[in-house]
Amino acid sequence: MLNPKVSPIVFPKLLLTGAAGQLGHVLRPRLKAYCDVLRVSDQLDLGTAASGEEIQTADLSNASAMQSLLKGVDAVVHLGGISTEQAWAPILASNIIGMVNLYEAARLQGTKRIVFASSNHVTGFYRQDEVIDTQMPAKPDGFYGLSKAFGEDLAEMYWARWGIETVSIRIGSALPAPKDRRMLSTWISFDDLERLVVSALIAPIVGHTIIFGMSDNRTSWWDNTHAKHIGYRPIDSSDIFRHEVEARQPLIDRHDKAALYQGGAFVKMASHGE
Ligand code: NAI
Ligand code: 15L
Repeated sequence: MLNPKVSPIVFPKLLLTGAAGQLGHVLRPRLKAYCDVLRVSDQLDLGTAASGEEIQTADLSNASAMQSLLKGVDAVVHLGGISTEQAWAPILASNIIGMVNLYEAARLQGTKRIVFASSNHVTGFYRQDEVIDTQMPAKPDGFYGLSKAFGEDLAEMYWARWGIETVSIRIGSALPAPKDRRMLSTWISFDDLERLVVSALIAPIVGHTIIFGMSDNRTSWWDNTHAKHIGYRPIDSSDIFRHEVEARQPLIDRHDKAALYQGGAFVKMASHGE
């Protein structure tokens, strides 16, 4: 629980997709504090249900399974999907068709808010010497970033047409600790990620808001001015890891695209159609 002054239970039924993934493992036990029932879903095995949990396996690309998954759900934390640069076919199935299925199910089942795990790779082709805000045009660094840009546009359309609210969180690097110099700027701690997701769930009015998911890092390329109404206040900072990371990676090659662009190594990963 983040703020004991706020009643932790805010949703009768919350859905967490992608619950078998890395961040799903992090958020699954934490989100239980903010709902009466946490419905957890993935295409993979989710083990046994903890107290107050419901398990419902579903493939995002299966429209009828998604209609059933969204039944009775008040809000969704949508982590499910392909999370790295891969061939187009799986990205199309999980991140494009899957997103349409999720939002169509939300529309027909009456779900009012979605927190969408977008990615910094929507803007991966901005340079590391540029500070960007959330109203600047997308510059995806591959099929994966492109699919997340589609997800954000889809969320915008469902807000405009159907009044479904979304906070699209362009997550930076959510790991126990930054692995390299780039992540000193992109890192978000698990505690800050929880703070951000909960802020996105409970902010009174969000429409469709885009926010970068980062901790209070000393170096940053991202300006969240246009998302102040979400009320996200990061507490952690990558600075406690700075010395160790810089010692481990003393030099960067300024001609390496991975050092030049915000998307890091993603900007040069193979992005073949199949
Ligand atoms: P992950 O790859 O560990 O987990 C994603 C989960 O989605 C997996 O359990 C997978 O089985 C599930 N999934 C994929 N396709 C599916 C389908 N068709 N039907 C049902 N389930 C499906 O990813 P991770 O690291 O946990 O990330 C969670 C979300 O956050 C992803 O959407 C990712 O793009 C986004 N994100 C994560 C970042 C990070 O630092 N971990 C950074 C930026 C964005
Ligand atoms: C992402 O979108 C990926 O899901 C994650 O695996 C990290 O690589 C992260 O971006 C990043 O940019 O560090």
